[in-house]
Amino acid sequence: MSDFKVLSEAVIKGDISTAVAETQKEIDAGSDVQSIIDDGLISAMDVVGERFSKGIIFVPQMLRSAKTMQECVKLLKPLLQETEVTTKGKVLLGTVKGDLHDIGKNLVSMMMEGAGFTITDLGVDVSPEKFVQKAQEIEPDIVAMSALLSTTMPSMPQTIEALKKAGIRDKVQVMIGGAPVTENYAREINADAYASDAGSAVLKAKKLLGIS
Ligand code: B1M
Repeated sequence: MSDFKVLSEAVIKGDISTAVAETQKEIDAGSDVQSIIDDGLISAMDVVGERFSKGIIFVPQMLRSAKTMQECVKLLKPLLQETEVTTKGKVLLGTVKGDLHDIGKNLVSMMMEGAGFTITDLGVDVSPEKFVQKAQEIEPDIVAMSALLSTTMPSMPQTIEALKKAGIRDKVQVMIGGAPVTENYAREINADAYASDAGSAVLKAKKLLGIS
């Protein structure tokens, strides 16, 4: 069994060509896709985050690692998606205002799409007004928000408040997630669900919509 050491090291270093080649090697060897993501890629980003916190690396290196991970995820995307004919529900997704982190959100998007949900992805730095405007337009079943910075988390209750003001809070389920977000925080701000990772986001979304 692979320990994804070479892949992780390449992501940490931001060595795109090695990381992409290693990802392809793992795919060809039949490694479990979720393990490639969790043990090869996400664990590497945790090391990157830790080194950034300690001042060992800086934003450009963090960006290079992010780009490396994104290139690897591109190869994995088709493997995450089963073909489903009918939609399980509409999800409006975005990273909240002031926040530019999108790798986790994109994984959530891919896994949900793979599980049969129809995703409208608003991208990053999405203001409460933008969430509301799009929600009024497409009438989603779920409004899903991602935040990676503790400073941008308050945009989540602000978005819920904006949905309330627009009179559509009770027509949608609100799901939140992202590294600094917790179950307790979800309860505190009256979100309907919290998911810790992309896999559980799918399970929680199904539960919210009463799909087994
Ligand atoms: Co930034 N960054 N970053 N960063 N960055 C973190 C988040 C940080 C923890 C690093 C650290 O200090 N240890 C720290 C935040 C501290 C905090 O507030 N708690 C931080 C900081 C401080 C910053 C800047 C302020 C740095 C600066 O400029 N001084 C700056 C802010 C920019 C901004 O957003 N306005 C910044 C910038 C960046 C880059 C642009 C360089 C780059 C992002 C590139 C991109 O996303 N396109 C970047 C990166 C790469 C990171 C780390 C290293 C990796 C994030 C990542 O992609 N992880 C990160 C450290 C870390 O997380 N270990 C860090 C992999 C990804 C798959 O995991 O996003 O957690 P994650 O997603 C998970 C779950 O959280 C969950 O599912 C995913 C996995 O299955 N999930 C959901 C996510 N969203 C969900 C939504 C759901 C459900 C589940 O439902 C809706």
